[in-house]
Amino acid sequence: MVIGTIADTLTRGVESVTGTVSGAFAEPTVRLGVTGLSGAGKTVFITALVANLLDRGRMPQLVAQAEGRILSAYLQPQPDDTIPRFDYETHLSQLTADSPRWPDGTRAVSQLRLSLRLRPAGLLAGLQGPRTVHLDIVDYPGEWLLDLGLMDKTYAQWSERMLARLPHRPGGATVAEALRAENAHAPFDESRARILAQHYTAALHEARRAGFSDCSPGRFLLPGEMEGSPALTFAPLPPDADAPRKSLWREMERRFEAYKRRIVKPFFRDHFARIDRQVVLVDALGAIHAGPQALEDLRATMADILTAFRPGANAFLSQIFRGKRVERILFAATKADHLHHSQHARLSAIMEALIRDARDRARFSGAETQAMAIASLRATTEATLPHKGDVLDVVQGTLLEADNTRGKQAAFHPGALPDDPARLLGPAREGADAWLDEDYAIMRFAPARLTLKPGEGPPHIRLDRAAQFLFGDRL
Ligand SMILES: Nc1nc2c(ncn2[C@@H]2O[C@H](COP(=O)(O)OP(=O)(O)OP(=O)(O)O)[C@@H](O)[C@H]2O)c(=O)[nH]1
Ligand SMILES: [Mg+2]
Repeated sequence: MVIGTIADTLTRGVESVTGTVSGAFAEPTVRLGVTGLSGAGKTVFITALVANLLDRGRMPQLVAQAEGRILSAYLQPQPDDTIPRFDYETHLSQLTADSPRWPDGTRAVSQLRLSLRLRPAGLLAGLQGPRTVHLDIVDYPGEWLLDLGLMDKTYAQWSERMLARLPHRPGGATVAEALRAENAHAPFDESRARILAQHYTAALHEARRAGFSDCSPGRFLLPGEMEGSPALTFAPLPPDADAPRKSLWREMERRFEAYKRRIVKPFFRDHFARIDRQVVLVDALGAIHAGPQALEDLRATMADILTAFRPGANAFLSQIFRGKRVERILFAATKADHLHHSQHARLSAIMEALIRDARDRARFSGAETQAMAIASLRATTEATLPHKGDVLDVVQGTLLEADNTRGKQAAFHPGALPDDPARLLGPAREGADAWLDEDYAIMRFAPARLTLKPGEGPPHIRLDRAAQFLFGDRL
């Protein structure tokens, strides 16, 4: 363990030394991390951002663009040999096809390099030729950040926490009961371990579907090429200090440690610790729709995720960051096109409130943060319709729902969000089962069919502001 740590620190040390040497001559690079829980909108965000940086007609709030300093933008080959390239072309062609569709879920980390040729600003403008800034965009699942919480926990501590949470989730009670009843002193048996892991993973999936966010270990939900390996075949068992060697409990404990060492640690070291700017996408509307318990779970999960951005709070992180830090973090509530714009400010206020706790506890060690409501790809248009003698602000779009409604146009009023976020977060924290004031419905719209003018990217809401906050200062 200690040897592993020293070696890791050494290689990183060498890396960062060579990094600065070549860095003096190399063109500046901004590494932008894009994360969020499954379905938060990462793939759509990256696709729409890149499309709108290549064709910048809809990016007036990006200052370098407004000043006419972006001479060109182009995609480059991926600089990291071991990270898959973000499949921009496929995603864009699906989103902008004749019958447009949303991208499939993503299973792993991917990355894309976009380079911008810029005319320098300010005093040097007349003296220098154009310069290039590379934007390396990295897409990784937010679930993987949750695994950071495992690094400072023992198997016994993690088990206790998960067994306490499981019974409050759909389908979790029986699994928790079965795990508690398991004879953990029995000699280890692979097929038994597999069954327990399968039941536990099924419970995580069910919790995830019901809108619960803390579903660790994160890789159980998105195993990728690790599926079926021992490091992914364990489950929580009640703490048991007397478990003998070679028992089920001891082997589960060993696998939990292997998961930390072989999966969690390399991700943080190789991907996370290199990020300069970060956007955390949050499907806050989805959680509000799922009900108070899902919203409370999202809040708690956000607090957990955010510890990853406070290296000081975690010994393991301080070690891999070694003084480097994420400089800016944007918390973006996605899919704001489900709401009429009159409600967007309320959605950002809710987003702000969701992360306030975590933010107050520590100031993200100096990182600048902002909360915003955005839509990466606008799928709706707004209208005001007469309704029971009054008028109602609605959004209209093409339905994605069941096959029989597919393709139909619908107007939709999702329920008015409260002015004060506490009206939602309060009941959520107190464990309410349902919202009292409103029924926050949500509809799934298909992406709208687009006809773009030359030089124009796909329609969005505040994607240019998001871009300005995230990397505008470096252009
Ligand atoms: N209306 C609307 N829906 C969106 C928008 N962005 C994402 N969505 C919806 O959210 C779903 C998930 O978006 P993705 O970009 O695939 O989410 P992801 O975070 O990449 O999800 P995983 O890859 O599964 O982790 C999409 O299929 C759309 O239904 C948006 O800007 N507007
Ligand atoms: Mg994705």
